[in-house]
Amino acid sequence: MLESITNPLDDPAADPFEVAREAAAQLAEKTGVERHDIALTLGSGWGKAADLIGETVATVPATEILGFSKPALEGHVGTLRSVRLANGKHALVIGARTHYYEGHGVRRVVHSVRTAAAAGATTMVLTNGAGGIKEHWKPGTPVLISDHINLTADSPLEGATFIDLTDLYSRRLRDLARTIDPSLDEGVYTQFRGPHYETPAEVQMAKAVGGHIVGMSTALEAIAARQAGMEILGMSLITNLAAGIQKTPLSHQEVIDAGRAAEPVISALLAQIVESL
Ligand code: 8IG
Repeated sequence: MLESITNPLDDPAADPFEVAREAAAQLAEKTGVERHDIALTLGSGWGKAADLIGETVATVPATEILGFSKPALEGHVGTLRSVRLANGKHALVIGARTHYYEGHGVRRVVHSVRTAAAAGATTMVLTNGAGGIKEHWKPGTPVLISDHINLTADSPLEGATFIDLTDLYSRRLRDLARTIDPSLDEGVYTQFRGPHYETPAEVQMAKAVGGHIVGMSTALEAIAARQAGMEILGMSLITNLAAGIQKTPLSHQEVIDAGRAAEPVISALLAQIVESL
């Protein structure tokens, strides 16, 4: 309760971009890194990439930075890491995602993206664990996000802010990722509110309207990243086939196990992609 009172993003009169600028200034001070070039949000299954992309310069608990929320999972410490890549660029690794289903509002969901942009990042890499609708995607398959369908009925944009979302997930970056792994498939990410998984009927609806991946993050973050002028690379780790596509009920444990099993491979892949950005 106290936390929600003290988060400036919960004040409707606050300017979320001003909060992000202040957060970026705090980040620069705590990491000693004035400017970050790229940012990565690492979702389930992707965390090990942080260790592979370069040398960690500083790790900051997200709660020490203005506007960030306490992690939803008890005992889980959300961190912001500054990593120096071999090519001298600085990456901000966001290990503290606020999900829409936490109910804190969309400003808090996209605060990390806005902070990364305010810190100088011009490339935003958004990763997640998700359900697959294409039957030939076995659990553990990484796929590129080619576009999205936002079923949250919400937006990080406020007021009459009309922003084009054509080629939201950069074709250039998708092509670049495929120079590292030509076998990478791609699909349309469908963001549901969660936190429940879909019913089989909802999965069929997503399929009918052109979705290939189902998840609970990323789309709202991508919109905010586009608003900030960033180039976006989106990748999903398929940890399970979506409800009804797979014949057995979805289990959170299964999802975690699939993510863990795939983690070394996909993290190495992502590190190679980041190196080439
Ligand atoms: I991991 O099947 C993961 N996240 N909405 N549906 C949705 N989110 C997910 C799923 C899934 N698997």
